[in-house]
Amino acid sequence: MTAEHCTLAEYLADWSGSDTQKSAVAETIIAMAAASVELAAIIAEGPFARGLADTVGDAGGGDIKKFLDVEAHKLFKDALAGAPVAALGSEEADDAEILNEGAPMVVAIDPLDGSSNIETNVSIGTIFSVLPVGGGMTPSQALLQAGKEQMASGFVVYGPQTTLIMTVRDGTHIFTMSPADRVYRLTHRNVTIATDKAEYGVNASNQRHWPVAIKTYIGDLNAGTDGPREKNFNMRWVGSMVAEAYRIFIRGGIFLYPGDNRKGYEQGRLRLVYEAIPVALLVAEAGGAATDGVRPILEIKPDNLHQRIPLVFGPGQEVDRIAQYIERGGGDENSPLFSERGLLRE
Ligand code: AHM
Ligand code: MG
Repeated sequence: MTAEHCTLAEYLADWSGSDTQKSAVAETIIAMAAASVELAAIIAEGPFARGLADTVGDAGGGDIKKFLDVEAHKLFKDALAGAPVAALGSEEADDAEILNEGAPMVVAIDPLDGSSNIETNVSIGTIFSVLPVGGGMTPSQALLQAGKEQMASGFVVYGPQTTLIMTVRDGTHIFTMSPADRVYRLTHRNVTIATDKAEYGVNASNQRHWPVAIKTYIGDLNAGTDGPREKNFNMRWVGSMVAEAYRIFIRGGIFLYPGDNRKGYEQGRLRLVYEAIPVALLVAEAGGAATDGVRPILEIKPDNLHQRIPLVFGPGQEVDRIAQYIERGGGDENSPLFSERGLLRE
């Protein structure tokens, strides 16, 4: 093992030095990393553990709550109760939960991302965002700050390997859990999002519900060498955002979960506070961009903990291109679909 493979604890100790606030962030991340190691072990038990994918309730907004969602929430809540965290905002709890009154930060979390994949042996994850509690804010208000205020964010992927991708605003780094001792070690320092990968991730089954701009953009990608992009694009959709995001950090590509005209999906499916905001910081630190189609995610101030947001992320140039489609209200001017629609609108 080379010096490059320092442990997560070593990395964070080196980064925080004797700075009190940074040390508190480090302690919080280490607490969550420990919980994720426990969760990884439960997930790996799969069918030997009690019904991980059993439905145990309704998470609201049409989402189903599974046994593993609830277990994951408990694990992270217990871990964070022992960290300098004032409150936890979780996908699995209606309201912010107070942990340590007076502590300097709050954490927003999706304890188990990709719940629909639990029983399929496909990658699932945990997403987190760490925010400061500033002057005069209540912990609940602190959870609703714009993403640009984050001190740290990250996500864990429970897949063929268990990986933690994280930023403390000093670049985006990947730590992989070594199976022998269940310790996270640095495996990719300063990840940057490749700009030349012709690959996209979107739930294509929603196509008929999308706005014209998104239909046209994806139509132009699918037109391949015959279309305005003059190259063939590949499509990948795992159904766990953590897995799509990890793929994009490793080899590039673009992710979209747009709003669509299904009831309840006007603002897409993903949640602003504990899905889009943490991923947006990781993406920004890796040189990419994340928007709701037009507005940078990190600039959006949430109205409530469980608010949904359309989400696009990947290399800045491709994210900008999608904004241009949306701003034109249709497509790229070179797009055959755009001209067709232009004619239809006359
Ligand atoms: P979850 O947090 O309840 O698992 O829901 C979020 C997931 C994302 O991981 C993924 O991108 C999306 O929902 C998949 O949606 P769809 O069912 O439309 O494929
Ligand atoms: Mg999720």
